[in-house]
Amino acid sequence: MPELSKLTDAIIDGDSKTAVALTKEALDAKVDAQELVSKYMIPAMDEVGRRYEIGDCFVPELLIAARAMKGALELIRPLLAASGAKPVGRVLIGTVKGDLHDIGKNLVASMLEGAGFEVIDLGVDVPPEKILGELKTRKVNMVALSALLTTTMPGMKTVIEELKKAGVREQVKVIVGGAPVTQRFADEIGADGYSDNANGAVSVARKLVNA
Ligand code: B1M
Repeated sequence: MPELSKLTDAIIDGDSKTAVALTKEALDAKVDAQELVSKYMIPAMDEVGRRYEIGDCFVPELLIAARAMKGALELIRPLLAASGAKPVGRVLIGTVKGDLHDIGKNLVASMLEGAGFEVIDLGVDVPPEKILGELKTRKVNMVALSALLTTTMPGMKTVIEELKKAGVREQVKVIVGGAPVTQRFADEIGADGYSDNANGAVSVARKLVNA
């Protein structure tokens, strides 16, 4: 069994090779995938964010830490997405326009898949037009939006307004999340659901489709 704090350190240091090797060892030793993510991987990104905020590291360090995190998550995603559940609905997910952060969004997507949702991942920097375009071509139960920047959060409100303008707001549920997003903000913009974490997003989504 690897010393799991070393996984946190490897991600903070942007040491992708070690992060991937330790994740593999941990999974082989039957450490719970969700526990690995929440106890050892997300705290690493929080620490990198903290260092960035106080000027102890810069964008390149954020990038290499994110690369290490993503490398390790590649091994974990299939486990989170593995589903025995019967299909419960189709979700469009994306990070809002102007925002390139996708690690949390990817986690939410995998966990929704694991809960039986069909997930269409629109990626990052998703403009409202792209969402509306998808809604025209296929039946979707829910739109899930992620934002990590205080400057891009208002993009969630724009999506909801555009759904209203296009006359399709009542056809879909909208759930929102991401570090700066709060329940209060979700209520203010008229979202149907909010969670501050990926597990919670799944519970909210299931409730909204009565699954
Ligand atoms: Co950026 N960044 N970043 N960054 N980055 C933050 C968000 C920041 C808080 C760092 C800091 O200052 N402490 C700060 C935002 C400050 C603010 O808005 N007030 C910041 C900044 C400023 C920036 C840039 C502007 C820096 C610059 O260029 N000067 C720039 C913006 C680029 C852009 O988007 N246009 C930028 C760039 C980047 C990188 C590209 C280098 C990289 C992202 C790489 C990638 O995602 N592929 C990056 C990173 C890695 C971070 C931090 C360090 C880590 C983010 C992360 O992946 N966390 C971040 C600091 C932090 O968050 N502590 C920071 C782990 C992830 C699992 O958590 O995404 O929160 P999170 O997801 C959680 C929950 O939020 C929730 O569930 C997830 C799992 O529990 N959740 C949902 C997420 N989406 C959800 C949706 C839901 C429900 C729940 O329903 C639909």
